[in-house]
Amino acid sequence: MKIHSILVYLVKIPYRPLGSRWIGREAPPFLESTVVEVATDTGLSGFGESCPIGGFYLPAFAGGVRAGIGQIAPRLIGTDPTAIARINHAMDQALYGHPHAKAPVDIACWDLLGQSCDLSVSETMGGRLADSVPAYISIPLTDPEAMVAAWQQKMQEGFRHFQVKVGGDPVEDVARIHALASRDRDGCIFMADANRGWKKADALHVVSSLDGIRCYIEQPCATYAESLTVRGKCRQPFILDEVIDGPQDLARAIGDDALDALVIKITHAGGLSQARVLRDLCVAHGIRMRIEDTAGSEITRAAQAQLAANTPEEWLLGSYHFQSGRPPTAQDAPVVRRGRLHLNDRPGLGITPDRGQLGEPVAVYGNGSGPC
Ligand code: 0XW
Ligand code: MG
Repeated sequence: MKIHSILVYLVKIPYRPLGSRWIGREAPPFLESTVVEVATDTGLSGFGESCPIGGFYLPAFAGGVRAGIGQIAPRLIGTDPTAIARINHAMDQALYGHPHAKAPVDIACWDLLGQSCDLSVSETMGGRLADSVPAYISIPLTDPEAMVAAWQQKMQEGFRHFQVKVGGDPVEDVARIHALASRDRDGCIFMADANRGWKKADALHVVSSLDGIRCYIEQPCATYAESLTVRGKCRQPFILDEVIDGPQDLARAIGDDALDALVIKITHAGGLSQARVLRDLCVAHGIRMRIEDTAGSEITRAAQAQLAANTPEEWLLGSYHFQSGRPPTAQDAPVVRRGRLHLNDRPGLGITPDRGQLGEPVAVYGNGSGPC
């Protein structure tokens, strides 16, 4: 199988902020998601997606995804997409860094590998461990009573994994965490995510006010160094998210005993291949994880569910499921029922992209035509 052309689509996704100070601070009302189709000479196509939240959240922005693909794609035409290590090597030689640009190509190649051998992506990764994975709800930052009401409603729908958005005023955040995490939990796991919103002194105030509370503390401060200091004073289990850019950062954090759990965002990692490296490092070092992404549509949801389904559930703290608020970009993506994401057993990512929703490509590489 050879790559015949690489097509790039632009999809607009309504953005609904969750409230923490640093998420999507400068995000527009619509996120620009880049969908990549890797088309082959066999007639099979693989799909991947990369959707940063504005340019402020992580070292990535939507225009950079498309520009990066412009650097990478011409080098891949004529190569075998199922040789995913070679594809990643070629991408790294064409462009240093820029994992968000490489990720949709890598994901599309996993989709093609699965389709070519009639196995789901999780099967091609070594086996599917479950046909559904835990999903979590992110409770937007608002007043504690409204957050409790949101939790109760989602409990009734079957969810047991909850992210509680904090990262606002530290005194109010303590009240938010107490309001939720000190209740009769009925098996619930809470993760209080500041999204880097606390200054170090604020975070230290919060974690010193949580005696007896069972709740993960997620990404308190802007930098790794501040977060490490807070971790040293924190009796709750600790999650790192935005400050871990790749395996080197994770290795350092493991060496510093800086975390109990990691948020693996697939496009932030550089695709399924790199996300799997992070997953394996976590398992090897006793670190739980969430496997998800920054944002995206049904194509992203399928990719994250495939890697999660290849991971023993004892390590999982849930996956985020985007409800994009627009018609689906693909049919047959994993569906959420009773707090879990359910996968089908179709090959590759298991989805059928909706070309009507993707529209005309904004760039085409290969097939003799070059970028349009
Ligand atoms: C809830 N999320 C997965 C959505 C945004 O990417 C932020 C995020 C998180 O955990 O920070
Ligand atoms: Mg987070």
